[in-house]
Amino acid sequence: MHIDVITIFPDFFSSALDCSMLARARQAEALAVEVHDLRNWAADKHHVVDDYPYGGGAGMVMKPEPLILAVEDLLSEAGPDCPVILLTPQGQQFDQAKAEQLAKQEQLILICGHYEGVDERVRQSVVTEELSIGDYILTGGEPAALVVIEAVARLLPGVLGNPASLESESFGSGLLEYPHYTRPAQWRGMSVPEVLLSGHHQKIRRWRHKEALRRTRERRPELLEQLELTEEARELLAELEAECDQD
Ligand code: 4G0
Repeated sequence: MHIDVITIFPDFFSSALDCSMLARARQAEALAVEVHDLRNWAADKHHVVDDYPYGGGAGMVMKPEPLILAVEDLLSEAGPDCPVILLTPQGQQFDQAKAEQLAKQEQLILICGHYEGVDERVRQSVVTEELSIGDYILTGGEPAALVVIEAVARLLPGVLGNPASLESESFGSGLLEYPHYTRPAQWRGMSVPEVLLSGHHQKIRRWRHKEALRRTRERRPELLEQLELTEEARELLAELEAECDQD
């Protein structure tokens, strides 16, 4: 996959792209990220990319010309239906399903906004979708773009060693993760649940499934509503209900 990022802070991406999974994905040529400085497309000698809002008010707005010219240049080298994504608090909420959808694309163009927002004509003319990573405001879209790049890159073929871990993890199954333990078996009076030391694979699998259901029910009950429950899941939920009735 090829990802183009348009930003006024290209340095923001350097260490993240050179670390860990993203560095490996790029090394393996599963992923190429090109970070473009928006000021390269600014027409004036001071490379201005923002201006005062028509109608007045506080703050600045990103000018349309540099952003639109930048996207048009990048699109001339991309397929005609390359998604052009603006990261904005007003976008559709980014989630695992969206990451899976984007991971199927050959190329993405990500636009990082700044100031109080982006001239509306950028949306009208070049943006194909607007995404938000959550209900909070950042000074720029750069951290949001990194979140999207991370979530998408780890889904690309050949990036994670063991693709089986993708299905078992949270949201793959639609449930939150069960609790994990490693050595030592005892630490400051806290012990690892007996069943995990038993070597009883069927019991372990059922315990993990139950604990995943417990956590989901406690922390994210709305996720359970969206699931088609298996026979076993319904049994385990009934056990959890019974436990709660005792308390
Ligand atoms: C465009 C994304 C970009 C418009 C970007 C702000 C949060 C997110 C930006 C604005 C961002 C997110 C209208 C404030 C840059 N903040 N939650 N800031 N406005 O994904």
